[in-house]
Amino acid sequence: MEQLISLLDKELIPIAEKVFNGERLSFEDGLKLFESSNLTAIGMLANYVAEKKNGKFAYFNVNVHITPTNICIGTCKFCAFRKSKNDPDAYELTTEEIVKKLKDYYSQNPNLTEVHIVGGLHPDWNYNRFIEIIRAVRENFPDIHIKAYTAEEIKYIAEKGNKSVEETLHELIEAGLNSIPGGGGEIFNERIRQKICPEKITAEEYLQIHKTAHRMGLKSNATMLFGHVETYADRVDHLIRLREAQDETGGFQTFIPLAFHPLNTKIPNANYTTGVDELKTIAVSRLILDNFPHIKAYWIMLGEKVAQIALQFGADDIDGTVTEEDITQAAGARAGQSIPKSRLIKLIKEAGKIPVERDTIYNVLHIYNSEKQ
Ligand code: V47
Repeated sequence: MEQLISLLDKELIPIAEKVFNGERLSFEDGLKLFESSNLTAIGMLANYVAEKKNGKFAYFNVNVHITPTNICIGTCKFCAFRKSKNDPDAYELTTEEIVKKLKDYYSQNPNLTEVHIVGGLHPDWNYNRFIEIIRAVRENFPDIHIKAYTAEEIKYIAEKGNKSVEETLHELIEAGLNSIPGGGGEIFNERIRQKICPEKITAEEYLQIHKTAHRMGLKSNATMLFGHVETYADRVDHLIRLREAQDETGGFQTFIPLAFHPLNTKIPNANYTTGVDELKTIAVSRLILDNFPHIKAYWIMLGEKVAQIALQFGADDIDGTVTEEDITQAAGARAGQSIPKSRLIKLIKEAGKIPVERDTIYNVLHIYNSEKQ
């Protein structure tokens, strides 16, 4: 600890002392961390917290993403994936096609434990169509964990059925839903939301839907889209609002900072994020979100290399095998869309951590701690 403190710039020393005493960091502390270029020391502090929470474990899972449609009435300016109904690249899968896709994935990989289902706000799909997808997946795959529908989609489905969020979640759970992904968080600050996604659910709605899900027994994840038009203060505000929501319910499992990809988007002067900014954002997230068990370095958006290094900067999860991913690909992803389990294990081991295969809710399935695995 003393050695680490000696590496820190003077203004970071009181923050480090708080971290070592287990004290909560303030908004100003978060801002100072983002404004500092003392990246290695911030990373070491974040790694200290990550290891206090999860030891040397770094998690991954065997999962697939299915995106039932790219047709969306949304107007989010950062999204390169959405299409209008008449667009030549627009598609919508039938329920049978969704099940068939999953059957094909399963036959290639019987160790699959999770399906992540998110898609567009299709103007013609009714309430039952969204429920039917979950029910069909559950009927065909009784044991798979279904992580589906972002808070934005849940609000849309509820409105389509003239139902409350509680009623909608209740029916989704009955159909087979197990947890909720973190998409739709973007940046909570209303001024930024007006610029990048003016028609999207508000931050309050996003948080309310997650808290409702938590109270109904579902776990969920949270995200933050960074590197577009937001400021450091907006990022810290986002993190602190998540921390407050987590104080109320404790239902968030992992926080996933999503690195903005600019291609084909409508964000003016958009650019790719940099390695330093990505690692700092992971580290500051770990330090501010003292009540989140996990921080995920999503390799699809960070790329394998930065995601691996992030495991020494506060992240303890690298996400999964994924297999098919469309949102980042449309916006100029430089990572692929699929990665073998053996590669995830190698990335984690070389980062000095112990690879742990988990299910979606962090039950340990296998610990890869021998030399040959
Ligand atoms: O909400 C859209 C983001 C999110 C772009 O919960 C973009 O385990 C970068 O939330 N550049 C969806 N990001 C993905 C998501 C997610 C992914 C993996 C795991 C989990 C989980 C959640 O993708 C959207 C939006 O914030 N996004 N466009 C873009 N151009």
